[in-house]
Amino acid sequence: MSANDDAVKKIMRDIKAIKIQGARNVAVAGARVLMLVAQGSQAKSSRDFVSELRRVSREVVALRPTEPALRFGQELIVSRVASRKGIPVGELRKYAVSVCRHYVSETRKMLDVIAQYGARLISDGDVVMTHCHSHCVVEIFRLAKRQGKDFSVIVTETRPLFQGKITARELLREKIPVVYCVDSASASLMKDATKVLVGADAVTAGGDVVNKIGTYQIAIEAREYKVPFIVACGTHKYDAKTAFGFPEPIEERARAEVVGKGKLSGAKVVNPAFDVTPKEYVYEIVTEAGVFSPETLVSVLVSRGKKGGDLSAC
Ligand code: RUB
Repeated sequence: MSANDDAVKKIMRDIKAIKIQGARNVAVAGARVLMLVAQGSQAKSSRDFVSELRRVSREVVALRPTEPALRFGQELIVSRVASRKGIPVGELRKYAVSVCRHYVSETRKMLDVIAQYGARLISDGDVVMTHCHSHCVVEIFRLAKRQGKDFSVIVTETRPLFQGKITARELLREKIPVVYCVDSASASLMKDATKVLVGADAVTAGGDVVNKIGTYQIAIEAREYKVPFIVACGTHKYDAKTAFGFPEPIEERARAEVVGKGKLSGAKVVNPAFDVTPKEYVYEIVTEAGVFSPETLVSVLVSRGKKGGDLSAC
């Protein structure tokens, strides 16, 4: 077994265990897996090499079912490489590595542009509620703070895995004031909020937003208090398959994450990782292509026939 095999297995374990989390980071980690596979491949022909990439890619995608950005990134990389399978295997491996690198750097650029659009929406005096840990959301807050804006953030803990703590720590590092609360306090604290800003794992063809479980209830509370509910995500999270009647799959995770070590025999424990916020609750979606209502975003993407910005130019 090569050092690359170990590294691949570790990344895959970390994605599954949500040590690597957030749609964007999961997609980038998936590209790193393909890069490591390309670097360490012993395939004797370009054809075998492409089959190897395809096999690993299928395993990567299965790790987090509710991740169109991961699927899109994997399809993009593998299809680019497959399109050149006429060249010698050594060259093809190098090409695969360069495609993966390009993907990672374009994903970073996408995040920076989202932060620029999003930071414009943050004003002095804002009290913004967020849920879970989204790199897009944290980057927006980070940039707004660096632009000198004076605002604070209410962060929900995000049971069962407490990703809210990651958000809180990252914001505190930027000296952004944080109020940290249990998920069930969100309705009580909504009266203090001027905006809600969350990330997304998927946007459906109907304009609905899939994000960490608990997002939908926050959207309902925001509507009750007339607080704008804003979503930040790259267009690579748009799941075009939902236009053809395929629902976005919702990842169901282990009951132990909810119940812990103690027993709860007799109870059916459910642990969906994500929920769906209908578009009616969403005020706007901040993307690298601009800021749109959910319907407009979908029609812009459909009319352009392209998502993922410059990722497609790998
Ligand atoms: C994370 C989560 C995030 C989105 C967007 O869930 O729901 O809000 O993935 O994140 P999990 P990003 O912890 O289960 O991965 O903006 O980083 O893409």
